Amino acid sequence: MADKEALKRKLDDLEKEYSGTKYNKATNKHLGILRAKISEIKEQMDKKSSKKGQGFSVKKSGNATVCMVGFPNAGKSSTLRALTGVESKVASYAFTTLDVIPGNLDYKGAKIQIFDLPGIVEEAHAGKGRGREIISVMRSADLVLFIVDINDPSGIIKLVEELKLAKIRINAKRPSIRIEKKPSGGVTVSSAFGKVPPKDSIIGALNGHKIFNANVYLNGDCSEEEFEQFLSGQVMYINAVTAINKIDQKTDSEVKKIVDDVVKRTGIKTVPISAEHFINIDALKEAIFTSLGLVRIYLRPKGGSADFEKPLVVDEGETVLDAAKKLNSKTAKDAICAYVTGPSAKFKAQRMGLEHVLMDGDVVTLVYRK
Ligand SMILES: Nc1nc2c(ncn2[C@@H]2O[C@H](COP(=O)(O)OP(=O)(O)OP(=O)(O)O)[C@@H](O)[C@H]2O)c(=O)[nH]1
Ligand SMILES: [Mg+2]
Repeated sequence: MADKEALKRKLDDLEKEYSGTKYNKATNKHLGILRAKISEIKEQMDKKSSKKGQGFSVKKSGNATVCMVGFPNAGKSSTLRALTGVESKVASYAFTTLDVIPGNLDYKGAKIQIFDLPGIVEEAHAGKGRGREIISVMRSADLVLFIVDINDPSGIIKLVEELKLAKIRINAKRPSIRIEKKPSGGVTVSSAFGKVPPKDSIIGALNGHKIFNANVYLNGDCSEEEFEQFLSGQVMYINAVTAINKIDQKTDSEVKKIVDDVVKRTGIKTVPISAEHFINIDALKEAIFTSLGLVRIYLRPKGGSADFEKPLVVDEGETVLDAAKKLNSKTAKDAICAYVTGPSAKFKAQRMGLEHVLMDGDVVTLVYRK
């Protein structure tokens, strides 16, 4: 691989060419190729500048994993303590936490694992601080919980931008793209609806990735940037909740103004809290729970009654078969159907097939082959 200086020069040249090329019908394809080259070089540079760290060893447990992300000193460790009771060292200087500290939140019958991480710094995507490791933990999480200091509310904008550079898209809809490679015949593009890049630009991007023959299917909006990210791979989509911390340091009206502004700028569900003074912690728990989209079902043994204390937690969109697998992976193959009472059923004890999608609050009796 070329050395770092050479890569940087190449990137500068490409970016100059890209910004100097007028966007029109004749240049669409060329711009697509340039975008592909630029992302390839950026990837190589990121790999070079990241030290080979050991990585955090994190063990996932429970029904879902939440990862706290924020700049140093924002109050991540204090929030972990408020949510879970776990003591992660709290101090008034940056980088107090240097490892991943897990805590468990039991809420409405769901076991939610929360990770406290070291503060993220700008340029984390390029491996600054322990950026690369933090980002790799995030990639395995079901939800990101941003912790923002109310004294620096624009921090959230920087965080979202930083993650975008690390190919993590927050609260964004995954574009629907399917590419069918073929041996010959050039490129065809079909798009059912939505705003999509011009065909030439798609061809250019594909050519930049050495794809010359393919059928491309797009459904709904997709920008040129998203198409390029899809081709260069590893883009991850994850939902987030923001906690604005230290509200005890501001007046109510100041807090309201800041929260409104953050919601307007990010579109992320935002909860004002004080981790130190336990203000609004229940509201934060509720926001985390609803954003995870967990579905609680209550199992009723045949002829018995349901245990409403201990739900079986499945993910949104999961079926009777998924529930049977979660309950017992060995016996799931013998499951035939289920009798369901609750939000996903039209009437009591409705017989449902294995592919039936369950909803929060369903009471389910699984039926097995004898
Ligand atoms: N006034 C006020 N101070 C807080 C609050 N939450 C945290 N702090 C203070 O902010 C400082 C940083 O808190 P931590 O919880 O250690 O922050 P952190 O984000 O874990 O910091 P690093 O691990 O260094 O990245 C400490 O001095 C806390 O006492 C709060 O709700 N109100
Ligand atoms: Mg900390």
